[in-house]
Amino acid sequence: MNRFISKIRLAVIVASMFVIFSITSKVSWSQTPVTDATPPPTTNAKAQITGPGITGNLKLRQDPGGFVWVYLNLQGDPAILTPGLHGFHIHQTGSCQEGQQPPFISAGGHFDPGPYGNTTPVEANHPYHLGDLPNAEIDETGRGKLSAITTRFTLSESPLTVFDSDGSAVIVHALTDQMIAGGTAAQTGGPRLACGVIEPDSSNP
Ligand SMILES: [Cu+2]
Repeated sequence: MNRFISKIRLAVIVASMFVIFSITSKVSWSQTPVTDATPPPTTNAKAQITGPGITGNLKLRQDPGGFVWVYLNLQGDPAILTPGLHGFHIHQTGSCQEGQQPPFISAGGHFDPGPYGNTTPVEANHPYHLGDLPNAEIDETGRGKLSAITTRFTLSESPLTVFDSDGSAVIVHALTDQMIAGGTAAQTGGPRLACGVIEPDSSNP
């Protein structure tokens, strides 16, 4: 009798192990391999920046984690692009019309999509706009760089993409962005010195 019960116990244990094996093997097979993930259509972007006495270029790269890497190079006449910190932001419209008063007003306010976004006046939501970035630091020769990493906007399709229906631009300002909440236009960078329309970088997809 005891031997019969032992055989039943063994059968139950073996059956249980088979069920557990079946479940775990199904789970492992049902996972999607990472290599099947579709990459975002646009992961690299650029902008040629120009203004009176100033040139520069911007490179943007979105990594698979959604972080956007920002690389800015600027050079200009140090009498115009003065040594020190200059406000630098993404603005809401991909337009850099020359000869406007005030200059480059076609780029609109700071990029700030979303239900609580506010681009005009520029001071509202600042420095919490999605297009707000650190200042660019310019040296005595009128050259400068900025490197930053942000998740405030995307290059890929999303509610926060810079490639929305009217595109986006970057603006180099005459003054330092003091990052003051509710600050005046002068405290957020003041006059616009140079502008660049952001476009997909197809040479570096
Ligand atoms: Cu700006």
